[in-house]
Amino acid sequence: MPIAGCVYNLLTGFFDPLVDAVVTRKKKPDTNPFGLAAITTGSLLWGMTKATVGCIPGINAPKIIATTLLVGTTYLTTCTETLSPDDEIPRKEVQPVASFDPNDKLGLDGAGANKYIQGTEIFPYLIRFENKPTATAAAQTVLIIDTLDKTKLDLSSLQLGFISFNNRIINIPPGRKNYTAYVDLRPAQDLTVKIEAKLDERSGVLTWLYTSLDPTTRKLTQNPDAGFLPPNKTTPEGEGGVFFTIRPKNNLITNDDIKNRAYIYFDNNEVIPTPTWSNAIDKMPPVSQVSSLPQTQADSIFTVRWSGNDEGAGISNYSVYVSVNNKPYTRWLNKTTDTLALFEGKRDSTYRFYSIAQDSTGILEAVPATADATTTIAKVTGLEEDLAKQVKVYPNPVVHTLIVELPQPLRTATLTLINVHGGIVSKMEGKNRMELSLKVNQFAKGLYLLRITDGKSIVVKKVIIE
Ligand SMILES: [Ca+2]
Ligand SMILES: [Ca+2]
Repeated sequence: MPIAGCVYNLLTGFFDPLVDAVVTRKKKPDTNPFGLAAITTGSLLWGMTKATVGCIPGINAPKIIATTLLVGTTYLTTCTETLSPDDEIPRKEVQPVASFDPNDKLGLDGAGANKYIQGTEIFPYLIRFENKPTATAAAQTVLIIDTLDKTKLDLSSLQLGFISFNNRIINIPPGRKNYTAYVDLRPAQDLTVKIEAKLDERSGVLTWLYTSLDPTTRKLTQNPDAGFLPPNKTTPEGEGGVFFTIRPKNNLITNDDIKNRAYIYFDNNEVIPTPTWSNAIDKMPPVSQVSSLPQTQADSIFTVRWSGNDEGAGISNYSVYVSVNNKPYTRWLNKTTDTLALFEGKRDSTYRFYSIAQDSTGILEAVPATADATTTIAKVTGLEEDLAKQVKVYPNPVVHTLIVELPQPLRTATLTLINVHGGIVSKMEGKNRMELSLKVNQFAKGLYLLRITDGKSIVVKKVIIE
């Protein structure tokens, strides 16, 4: 599983060097090329989770590195390559967050406000807590309770990730659902911190309990001033976090929600609920089609339209494929958000089109068995072909005024300027005129079609207004 491997590599391989790099960087803030003077373990946790999330298809990991992680490009580049050698995997850009609320919960980012995902991803969850700077005492115990939705999450896939507090990180070997660690704080403090993480597989309740023990008695310290987590006066001394990954069940359907929230207890204080992190599932491919075209086209340039819809995250883009005279299809447009374009073909040729839509989670529509639309560009007479060569249109691209020079047979002709939507934006008649000028600066910039006809022959030119 490349995704699992990727997350695992980040957690085990990436974290320690990153800590070192950040510590080094803190000593030399002037060398920071991104203008972030203080990078703390707290923001590091955030950055790392984002990076982990960035390993999931749909998220732009390099963007995150550049803006929040600052270091470790090699790891994430490897990670990205492992995951997306195929350009069919979309990249969603995630905006890094500069600050965070203490006591919160972060999960997998997804498409749109509902954070749509395909439901095959590994879900990373990070819960962070803080003993507020205004607190009067160090916390002796912190209990985190996270009830996993057994109907939607596959408890057998749960893996505890790192546990942190102050500037200490406890890495947990992969595959663990239960873990107990002891961290000796001596000589700085006469305490041993016991951290017990466990999953109750029957109820789906996941808990982490941090306890400040007297190193001699191995019981809760009797010193009322002692505690493993001081008020967070100097970040990150009063911060902590716990991380885990889990997979959703595979029987989820489109628009199912997976919600998760944790509850944090500091000693005997009132419970602090975190915000709820929610993802929605999208398993439905989008549906799209190229709109039907007339059997024959008079012009060699014509507008092709397409449209579609998607249950779930919605359509992200379309690719449009074309076949000329029954030859194999080739891609005409790649991942466009447009729903129409001018197509330029050759006379006396038949064109077949179909579209492939992709939704915002990355699901692609299947290739249709038959073309969505077929059209043939009409043959022209030898006379028209000669005329087309004689018509001169300049300057092209044009900014202000287009000059059209007409050959003798077309000197009494109608000029029609047509936009990409197929709409007529300008029409003029010239009687016995060798040259016509057309002011175009009032029209929107873009690609246009200029049709010149005397009623018998048609000449078509492509014009770009800049
Ligand atoms: Ca969908
Ligand atoms: Ca289709």
